[in-house]
Amino acid sequence: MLNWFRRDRDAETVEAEEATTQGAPVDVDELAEEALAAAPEDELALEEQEEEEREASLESSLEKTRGGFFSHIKGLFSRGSEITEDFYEELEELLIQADVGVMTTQRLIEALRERVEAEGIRTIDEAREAFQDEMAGFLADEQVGLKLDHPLNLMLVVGVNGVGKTTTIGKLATYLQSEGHQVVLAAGDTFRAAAIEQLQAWGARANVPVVAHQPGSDPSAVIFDAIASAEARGADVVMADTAGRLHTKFNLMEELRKIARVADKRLPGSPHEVLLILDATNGQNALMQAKQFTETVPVTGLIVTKLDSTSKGGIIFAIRDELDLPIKFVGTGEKLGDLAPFDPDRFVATLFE
Ligand SMILES: Nc1nc2c(ncn2[C@@H]2O[C@H](COP(=O)(O)OP(=O)(O)OP(=O)(O)O)[C@@H](O)[C@H]2O)c(=O)[nH]1
Ligand SMILES: [Mg+2]
Repeated sequence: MLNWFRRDRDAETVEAEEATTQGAPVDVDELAEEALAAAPEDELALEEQEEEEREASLESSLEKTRGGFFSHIKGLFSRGSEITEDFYEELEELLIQADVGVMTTQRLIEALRERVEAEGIRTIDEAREAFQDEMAGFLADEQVGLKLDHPLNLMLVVGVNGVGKTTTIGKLATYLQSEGHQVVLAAGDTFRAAAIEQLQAWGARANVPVVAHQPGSDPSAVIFDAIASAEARGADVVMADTAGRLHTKFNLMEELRKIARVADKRLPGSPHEVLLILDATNGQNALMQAKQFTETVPVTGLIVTKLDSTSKGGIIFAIRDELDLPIKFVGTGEKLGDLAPFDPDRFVATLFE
């Protein structure tokens, strides 16, 4: 019997324990074998494909954004004429159209004005470097990357319906494995039909075990079992999928709070990372979602998905500016390799290329 059954025996913990696959301890090997039984036949070909996908550049995924409003911004900055009020107005309009957001646009323009003044910049094209600099500065953050410094790290992946949580988990599992981590996935979306199978399919692609229970079961219990499975196999990362939920639905948000609370009891200090997934195509609405989620669970970072599907990648600036949270990765497509650690300088440089 695992000794943690005797700790913290409050109602929530007991409830989660009882809903685990025990009575008897988790048969982690069986769970893992089940998950891996679905592994694809041609693993070598898949690995090669993954490698190619990972190499697929951020450049190509940003084509829509670059071709959209940012191409006009770039065009504006190629002019050799003097900086006038008209220039600032035109820039403001273009930034807002690119979804940068009114407040963020104003702050960016203010920063540019100061630079122009301080450095005695006279023409628009001369201001381009300063502007790129300011934009990258807006996106920069000290807490880059994921904090995975515990022997076992629990990551919760949260967000509204359809933003790309499950897909991102598959991509991130692949990425982390390539960085030398050992990952176990927890099928914590027990709510939506086929969500468990979807995560299992991603687990097979990423070649990582998936711990799953029956549809409709308690997500906290799945996470309990996944932690036990990770401990038994010496894995250092558990990544838990969660059901998509509208940020306006109180009960569903409460459930998320409970998941985090129960996790902390099972693995004190966890969840170590709570990653909020935001869909770039949701525009300014993504900001509203983020505010609700951060009030419910201790979100530690953001992953912005579907950057490849929007011409308004400017939302990244508003997200970074209005939420005091680091953007850790960006999703750039639907395939396994379509995830990139977020690099502000590179992102901005790509927009202006
Ligand atoms: N183009 C593009 N599509 C993406 C990206 N990430 C996810 N998707 C697609 O978005 C859709 C939803 O992805 P899921 O991973 O199922 O989203 P989810 O948040 O888990 O959805 P629920 O579990 O229903 O809440 C799928 O069709 C994915 O292929 C991305 O970066 N780019
Ligand atoms: Mg999902």
